Amino acid sequence: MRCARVDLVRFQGYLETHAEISRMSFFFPTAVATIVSIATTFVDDRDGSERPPNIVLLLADDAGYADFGFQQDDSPIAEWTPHLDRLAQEGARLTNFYMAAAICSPSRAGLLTGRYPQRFGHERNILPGTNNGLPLDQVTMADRLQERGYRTACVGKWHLGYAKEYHPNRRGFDWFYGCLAGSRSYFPLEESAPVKRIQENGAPTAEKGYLTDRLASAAVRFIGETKDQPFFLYLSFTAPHSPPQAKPEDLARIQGAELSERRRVYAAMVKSMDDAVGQVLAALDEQGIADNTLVVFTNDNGGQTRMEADNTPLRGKKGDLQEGGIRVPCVVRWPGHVEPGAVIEQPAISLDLLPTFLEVAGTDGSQEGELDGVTLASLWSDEGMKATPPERALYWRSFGPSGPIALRSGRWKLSIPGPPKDEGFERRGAPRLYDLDQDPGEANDLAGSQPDLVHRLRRLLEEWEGLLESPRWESQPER
Ligand SMILES: [Ca+2]
Repeated sequence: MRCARVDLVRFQGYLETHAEISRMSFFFPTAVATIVSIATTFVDDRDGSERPPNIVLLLADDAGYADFGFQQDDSPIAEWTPHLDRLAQEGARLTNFYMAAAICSPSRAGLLTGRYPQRFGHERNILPGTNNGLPLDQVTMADRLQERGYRTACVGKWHLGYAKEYHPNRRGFDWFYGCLAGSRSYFPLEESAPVKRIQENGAPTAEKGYLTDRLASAAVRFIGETKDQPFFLYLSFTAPHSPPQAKPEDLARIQGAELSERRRVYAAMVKSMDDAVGQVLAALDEQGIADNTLVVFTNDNGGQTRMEADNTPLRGKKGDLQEGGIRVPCVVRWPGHVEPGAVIEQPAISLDLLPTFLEVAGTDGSQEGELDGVTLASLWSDEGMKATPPERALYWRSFGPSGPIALRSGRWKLSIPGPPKDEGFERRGAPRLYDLDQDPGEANDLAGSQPDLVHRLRRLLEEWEGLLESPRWESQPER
């Protein structure tokens, strides 16, 4: 059952009202998104209480920034992502959205905990055969939503530890259907390592089918079985991460496109993921719960150029702290709350999703410990628009105290590269300053002309770095 309550709020007016208190230009003056909140309240038929929305978090793996129609409509891949484009048309795009790390495992550690993973030493990938994992004193968004009455599922890639104590079922997920490893074959294997096997709550499943299709089927099954109670579905695709393996029928569809062989395979993998998203959206529609479901789509780190992912117009790739390594596509759909087609240009980060989810779940997340993000519901909620907007910087570090480090504050990005190889890996390079509003491709280093700003931002970075742990484990270079 549902009943409607209509509130109209003009986000543009909010931007104008708050412009004077945004010293760091946290809000871009060009942000002209108009958010209209038309809240629909769903009621639990069992007891008449208000039912919080379901939450579906769709995560791609290593996708290119430009490789979706809603990101770049003249991309040769654009025609293969109609379902994600539909999601973007029905929701809002966040055009300055970041992950907290440029590689898989730390990115997921940040996403699921709402904390910078560098704070708790989760700064490197976890290799099979090791006993490392998401530190057990860290609480996941699944833990927190489970406590609030949500049924929780992780479908797909885990990559947050292989030992039993790190298993998704022990980290807040009622149901796990996927693989523990960071990647695996998309096709059935005669023999596979246990961490690469598709399992259901620890029990291995038969090797069959194309991996992305299997994850879609599992997600649809979970939605069908759980539609009568609030749920959180974390659908963590392995696509389009390596290995480059596409379904023959998808490849055949893309045969005529003017793409290199590798890019064609990559495009077919993206298409397959888009088809999977289409199945999930259709399941929400068929169950009649799409209007009461917040859907977020994003990607765990920048595109992998070895797979011929395209991060245009950003510079860099997976593993880099340049924009191409950390800025990712992001779409948020919540019918009645987010105006279709809205474009949100404020900087935001994956760490914001946990506070956002707690808020839309109708709960107070302010006592949840050291969360690093802020709720994005302030972009579309009536109450949030009356609050003072947050003033903050976003931070990154890779590979410990001698690795590259970066900060974004408003339009500015301060980036300090790791030690140049010819200097013996001892000292970081000189700071670089970019105006991302004018120069998203980080082509023009302004550090020489703005020494005071560089000094101030560098102090912020040093203060943040002072809060961090050293990486708890080593790993080989990211692959
Ligand atoms: Ca990744």
